[in-house]
Amino acid sequence: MIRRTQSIPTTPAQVQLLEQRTMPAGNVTVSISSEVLSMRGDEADNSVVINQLANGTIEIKGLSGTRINGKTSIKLNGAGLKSTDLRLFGGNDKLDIRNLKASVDHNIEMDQGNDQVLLTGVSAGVNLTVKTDAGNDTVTAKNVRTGSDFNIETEEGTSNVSVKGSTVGGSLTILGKDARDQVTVDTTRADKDLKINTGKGDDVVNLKTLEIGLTATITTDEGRDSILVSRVTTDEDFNVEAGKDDDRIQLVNLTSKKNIKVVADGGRDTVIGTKVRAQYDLEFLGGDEFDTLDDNGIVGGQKRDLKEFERIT
Ligand SMILES: [Ca+2]
Ligand SMILES: [Ca+2]
Ligand SMILES: [Ca+2]
Repeated sequence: MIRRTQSIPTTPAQVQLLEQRTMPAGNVTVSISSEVLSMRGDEADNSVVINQLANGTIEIKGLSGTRINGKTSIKLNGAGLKSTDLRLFGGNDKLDIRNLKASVDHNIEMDQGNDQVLLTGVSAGVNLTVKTDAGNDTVTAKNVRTGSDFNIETEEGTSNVSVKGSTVGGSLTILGKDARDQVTVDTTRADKDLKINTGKGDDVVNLKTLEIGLTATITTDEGRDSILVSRVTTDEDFNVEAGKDDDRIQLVNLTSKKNIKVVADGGRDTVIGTKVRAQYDLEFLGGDEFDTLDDNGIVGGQKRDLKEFERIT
C-alpha cells in the first residue's frame, strides 16, 4: 500500500481517504439549488446543527470536529426554501434541526450506525420523512408542523422515537422493526391516521393527550410489549394488536367516535380499561392463555364484547 502511493500519483480518492484519517468527525457538504437544501455526510461520525433564523438565513454548524464545506460553520440564504434532502450516511451521526421551514418536503436519511435526529420547531408544507436505517437510533420531534404526512422509519436495531407538541395535517406514521422500540407521542394532533408498528421485540408505546382525525392503529407484534394510552380521542376507529407473548395494555380516558378493538393475542396478557368509550362497537379479545381484564368503565354505545379473558375484575 505504501509502495503504491509512492509510485502512483495521488488520486482524488486517496486524498479523501487521507482527509478522513485526519478528520475523524468528517466533512459534510451542503448546498442550495432551486430552493432545495442538500446535505451529504460521509462515513465518519458527523454532528451537525441546522438553525433557521426569522429572516430566512440558515446557519449550519459542525460539532465535535465535523466540518461543513471544510469550515466550522456556514450561512446560507434559505428564504423561500422548498425542500430539504439531508443525508449523513454511515457512522454514528447526530443531526439537530431547529426552526427549519420548507414549503414542500423535508427528507432526512441517516443510514447505518447509531444515529440521533432532533427536530425542534421544524415545519414542512407537505411531508416530513425521517429514515434512520439500521442501528440504535433516536428521533425526537418537538413542535413539528406538517401540512400532510409525518413519517418516521427506524428499521433494524432498537429505537427511541418521541413526538411532542406537534401538528400533523395528514397521517403520523412511526415504524420500528424486530428489536426493542420505544415510542412516545404526547400532546399532538393528526388530522388523518396515527399508525404505529414496532415489529417484534419488547416494545414500549406511550400515547398521551392526542386527537386523531381518522383512525389510530397500534401494532406491537411478538414480544413482551407495554402499551399505555391516556387522554386520546379518535374520530374513527381505535385499534390495538399486541401480538404473542405477555403484554400489558393500559387504556385511560380513551374515546372513539366509532369503534374500539383491542387484541391482546397469545401470552398471559393484562388489559386495564378506565373510562374507555366507543360510540358504536367495542371489542376486547384476550387471546390464548390466561388473560386478565381490569374493567374500570369500558363502554360500547351499540355493542360491548369482552372475550377470551380468564379473569375480569
Ligand atoms: Ca456519517
Ligand atoms: Ca441508523
Ligand atoms: Ca420492535
